[in-house]
Amino acid sequence: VSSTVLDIDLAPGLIRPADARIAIVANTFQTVDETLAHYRMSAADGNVLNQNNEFYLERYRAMIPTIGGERREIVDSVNFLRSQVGGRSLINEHNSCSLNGVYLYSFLTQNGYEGKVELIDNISLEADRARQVVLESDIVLLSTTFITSVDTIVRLAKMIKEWNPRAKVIAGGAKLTQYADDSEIVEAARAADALVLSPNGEKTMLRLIPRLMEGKSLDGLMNVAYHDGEFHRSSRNLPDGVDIDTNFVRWSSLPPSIVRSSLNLRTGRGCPFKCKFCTFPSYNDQKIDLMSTESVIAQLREIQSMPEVTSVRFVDDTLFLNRKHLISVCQGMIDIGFSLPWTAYLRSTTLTEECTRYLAEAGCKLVLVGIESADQTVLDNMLKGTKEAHNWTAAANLAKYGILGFAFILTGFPGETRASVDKTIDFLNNSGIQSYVHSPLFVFPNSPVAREAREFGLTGGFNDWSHETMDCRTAIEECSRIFEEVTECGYIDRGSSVTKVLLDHGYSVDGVKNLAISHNRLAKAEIRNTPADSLLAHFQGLALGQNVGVDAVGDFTSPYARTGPVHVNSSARY
Ligand code: B12
Ligand code: SF4
Repeated sequence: VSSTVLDIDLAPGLIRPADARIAIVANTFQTVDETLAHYRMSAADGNVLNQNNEFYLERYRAMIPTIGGERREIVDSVNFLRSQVGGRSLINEHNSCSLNGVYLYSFLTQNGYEGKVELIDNISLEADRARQVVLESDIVLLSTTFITSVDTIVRLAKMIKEWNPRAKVIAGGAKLTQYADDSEIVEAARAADALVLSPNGEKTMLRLIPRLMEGKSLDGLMNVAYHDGEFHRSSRNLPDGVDIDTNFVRWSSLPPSIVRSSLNLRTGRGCPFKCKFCTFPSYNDQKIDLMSTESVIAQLREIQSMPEVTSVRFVDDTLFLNRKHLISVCQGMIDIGFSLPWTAYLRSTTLTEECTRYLAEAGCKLVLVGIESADQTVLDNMLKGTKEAHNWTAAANLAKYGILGFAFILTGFPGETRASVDKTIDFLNNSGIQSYVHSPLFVFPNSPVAREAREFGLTGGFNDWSHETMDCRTAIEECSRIFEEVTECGYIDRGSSVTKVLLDHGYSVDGVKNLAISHNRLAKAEIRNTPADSLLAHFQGLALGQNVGVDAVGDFTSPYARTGPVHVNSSARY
């Protein structure tokens, strides 16, 4: 172990690069079956899990209206109506590459692999190119940032090896630190050549590549698991990351294929909060690693000089942890005259009048807030660390300063009742918040609420839980009721990415809200079986009136199909 410690402690620049061509796979579509496989492991009764899942999908399907014979999410609806009239400017949902892949690409390029790395942003969307790239690669890095199921890792690793039996597959990223059962790691290790088991993993990755290339043993490397007929795991979660301030993405050195019109940026790692429903705290040591304001501003300055970039999305779970940090970064943006619109995830406690004014002045156009509930008992039970008043003040401030507010709502946490949901409905209708998405509570294995089930009086698991004040089916029904009764705020399915895409394609803050409300009215008319012709005409006006998309696409997708049995992006449902 001691020699391994020395290995890990080496600066990345001192780890000798191999002569290897590397492909990075950043994302994929995950099927419903794959997604549920993970939760099935802890389900008391697989049939109940299936039945509740059907019930859930059926309720959520009803929130998407049928247009032109198919249920269409908002982007799909707009694109369909535009294409009906021969409109050429369609909305492109894929106008940015995920940061996990871009980061790894830039990191490897800076550490001896320049000219030898290719990025596959989404292996399902670009299968033909992916196959060619994999065929020409020695090493394939499979990022599990957005993969929540080991079945998906196994499927991809097998597919990569079918494409190129010579390729060595290294998997790393979030799923390999967020698993519920050791058997998952054993399965993943069987399919890949090596797994990196840590939240960062950069140094381990640099050590692994030459060893795999030279066919050497992986013994003595930290944070690694592999299966050579027998399962081996050295350790996990030992520090093997690199300095955040010297290893940020070098944006202007990226090839044009990676620089799309919107860029994802991060300014820190980790989250200091402990919301009881969230898996993130269980797997992170809650240490915060913040980038200096200078490094953030240096990146923004570089991005600002790139004409092809038209917006920036901060991916940090909580962009600014406190007032001082927010003001220092926003002031830095104001000082360099940063002129691109940007979006961020923030907590309502940070959205005071002063801070919201700074955000607006620095060019922020959308804030996504974990409101979760408008009821204090529920917020306290979740350990959300916010007060009812914070949420109302945040919504009012965002509206006042012309920033689109998007609320994440969670129904069914212990303490939730019909009366507390009524308060959430009142909040969505009357606080000034413009858009939202709701989800019933899913009890994720290893989330604090799952670990503390007894204290919460919680029985059952993922989607078949029940506690003193609600059960999962009722929580799903309450989501339907929220959809039905909220009229002043737009429900946007998959809103945490779709709101950004709509803004990027020319919709104003009010435009997004109105489009969403109009889309919701169509679905409500369908649920009630009432005439929808004038509603459709209204929605069509909003869809066609905004023909200013920056990325015309030749084709449009039907992302809604992901709620079907084997279709795209289903993981985004759970
Ligand atoms: C931004 C974000 C989103 C955005 C993504 C926008 C985009 N396309 O870029 C949106 C809102 C769309 C989203 C959606 C979802 N997300 Co999300 N998201 C995040 C978030 C906040 C940041 C991810 C990111 O870009 N990080 C920046 C990169 C640079 O860091 P990183 O990915 O952590 O990678 C580091 C290491 O892991 C390592 N690494 C990564 N891959 C590899 C591979 C190898 C081989 C090695 C060696 C190292 C390595 O390199 C980095 C070094 O610091 C994370 C939480 C977090 N703070 O990490 C959740 C997170 C990734 N999301 C999560 C989930 C569950 C989802 C959804 C399934 C949620 C849902 N129900 O809708 C969907 C899936 C969407 C999909 N399939 O595309 C989970 C994933 C857990 C898991 N994998 O088991 C996370 C971790 C949050 C959590 N609860 O813990 N998400
Ligand atoms: S919900 Fe957000 S703020 Fe709460 S612990 Fe999870 S990532 Fe952190």
